[in-house]
Amino acid sequence: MTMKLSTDPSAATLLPIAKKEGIATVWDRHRAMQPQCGFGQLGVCCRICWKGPCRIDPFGDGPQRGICGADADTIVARNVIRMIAAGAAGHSEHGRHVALALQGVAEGRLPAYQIRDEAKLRAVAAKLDICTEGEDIPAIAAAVAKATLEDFQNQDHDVPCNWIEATLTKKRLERLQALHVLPHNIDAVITQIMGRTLVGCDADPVNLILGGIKGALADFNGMCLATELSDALFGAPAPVVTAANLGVIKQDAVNIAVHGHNPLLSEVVCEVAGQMDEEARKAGAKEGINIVGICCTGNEVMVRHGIPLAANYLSQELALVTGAVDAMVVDVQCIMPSVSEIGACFHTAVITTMAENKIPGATHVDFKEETALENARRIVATAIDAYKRRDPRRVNIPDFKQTAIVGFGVESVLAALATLNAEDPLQPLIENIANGNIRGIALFAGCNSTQVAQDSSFVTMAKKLAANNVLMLATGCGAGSFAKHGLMTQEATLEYAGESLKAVLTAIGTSAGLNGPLPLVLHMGSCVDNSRAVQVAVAVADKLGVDLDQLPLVASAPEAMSEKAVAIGTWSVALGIPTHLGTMPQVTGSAKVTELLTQTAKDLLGGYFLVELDPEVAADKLLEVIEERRKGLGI
Ligand code: BF8
Ligand code: SF4
Repeated sequence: MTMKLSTDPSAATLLPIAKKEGIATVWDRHRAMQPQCGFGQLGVCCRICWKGPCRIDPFGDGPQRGICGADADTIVARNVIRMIAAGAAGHSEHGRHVALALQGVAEGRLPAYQIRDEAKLRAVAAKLDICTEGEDIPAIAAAVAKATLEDFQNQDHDVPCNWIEATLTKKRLERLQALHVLPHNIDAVITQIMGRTLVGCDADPVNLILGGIKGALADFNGMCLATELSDALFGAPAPVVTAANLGVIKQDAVNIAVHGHNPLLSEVVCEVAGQMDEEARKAGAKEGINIVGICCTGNEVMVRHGIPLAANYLSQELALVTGAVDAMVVDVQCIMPSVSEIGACFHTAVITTMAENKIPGATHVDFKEETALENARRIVATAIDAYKRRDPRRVNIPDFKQTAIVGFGVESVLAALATLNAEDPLQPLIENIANGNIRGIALFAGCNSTQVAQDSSFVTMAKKLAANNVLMLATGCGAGSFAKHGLMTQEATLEYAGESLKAVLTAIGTSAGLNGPLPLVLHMGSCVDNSRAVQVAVAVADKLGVDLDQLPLVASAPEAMSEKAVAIGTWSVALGIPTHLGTMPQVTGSAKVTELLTQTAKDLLGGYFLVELDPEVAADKLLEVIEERRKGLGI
């Protein structure tokens, strides 16, 4: 059986070239891995002690307990909450890094960084209940950093983290408190998950999953602070027109791909690249330096500065196969270890930058905030050097790129709405939801996975939801999919939106000065920026006096893959949002855990997982959920 690997037209151009060159890609390795282990797929394989590995026979003929006595429910629950802990650790480390940078800026220790968005810093301070009267910007930044770092330090179990407390509806906080799942300290909660899942600890699947939910909420907390503090340092996103797909790589430029997640590095690389443009031209690059983004670092610089996005997760290797990427600079997360080998097939310098993330074969530049400018200069100089070694005969840049209007943070969405109603910006949105012009809101998030033809589920679902007048937001590689496939354009709104949605998007876009509708899908940023969508939802819920689980709001990760997606999906459920997964979660080996996540959660939290691999059917199911929610609200 031949399965379509990707619906991205660039893949069709570059995969045959990779094959001819003898370069294995993620899809080749996926094929070589078949058939994948059925025990692993069900989540019933346990490797957490050296008496194991143990695996439970799903057909009931073989062992039903591991050597220590753990059954399938315990094993599955332990495995999945460890995934949540890993996801939460990734996001929260990212957040801590940004918080420490803010502290460094406040103390005047980091010349490479400034508070670029003072209004945002003040807004954050107000949100955290920090009194700013008479205080200057460094003092406010110091206080915000301190309050944020408390979320990694507080030892009082009864005092929830500052960020989550400042972010959710009162009703949601009470509900979560009643279940004892409000995190008090991000690090402690992650550590507790690791501790309780050791051999011979927590064996109760319900208790384990509740621990996982707490970990997922710690993840949410970490994401909120990462997004908001990054905005203060680098500016909140504003609408900007840019482009996406591998066609953004330029033949006559030194191309530097920034890849990973953390904006602390990429922001400085962008700045330094501007200063070193002349050097690139001297080296023969007529168009100077061209920065392009990959994965969420790409999303970060895209929504803030309009840097074009070259690739989302599954196409990162193909960016190298163009033969025109001179340097790929990576920080953390979602970087395939294969990139160093593929880079070495060309002239590409693959540069790692974080102490905790090195790849054999890559060049390492030890990036530190204190020496950021110097580090970035070295990175850009390395790229210019590599450019001189580029072989023009091996350059194949696919002629595919799509326009993308991006940069829809909370502030820019409210600003656009304020052009319709300056007094009460949320009113036009609420009115149009209430009168049914907008049936509901869907947040698309998450990865690409080789389990799905790349981007196909995102695009199929979005077209169907658009036709049914659902307003769509997107982050992460989902946003990358839409950008690459032209769904972040005004033309897409005119072509795919149902009549009433089209009218609303046109009214807002026109009054906001876009000379036409808002794009069909609003790009809210990277994965950590899912917190932006929650902020909008909380504002709407607060205004209506309801909780999040009453809103006609759904989330979907149709091509989910990473442990971070497991964490995000779980907090989305914990916040009361029905959350679709289009890839099979590795929990079905336990009927109890599956039931907890897909059914019991609904009673406990209002949100629940909805697993549906067929994107057409998934869209129908989400539409049903939206209508059910509308009915509940009496609209
Ligand atoms: O944080 S969507 S593949 S790049 S994990 Fe990774 Fe998944 Fe992409 Fe961004 Ni998120
Ligand atoms: Fe086996 Fe139990 Fe050890 Fe897991 S913890 S590997 S089930 S003995």
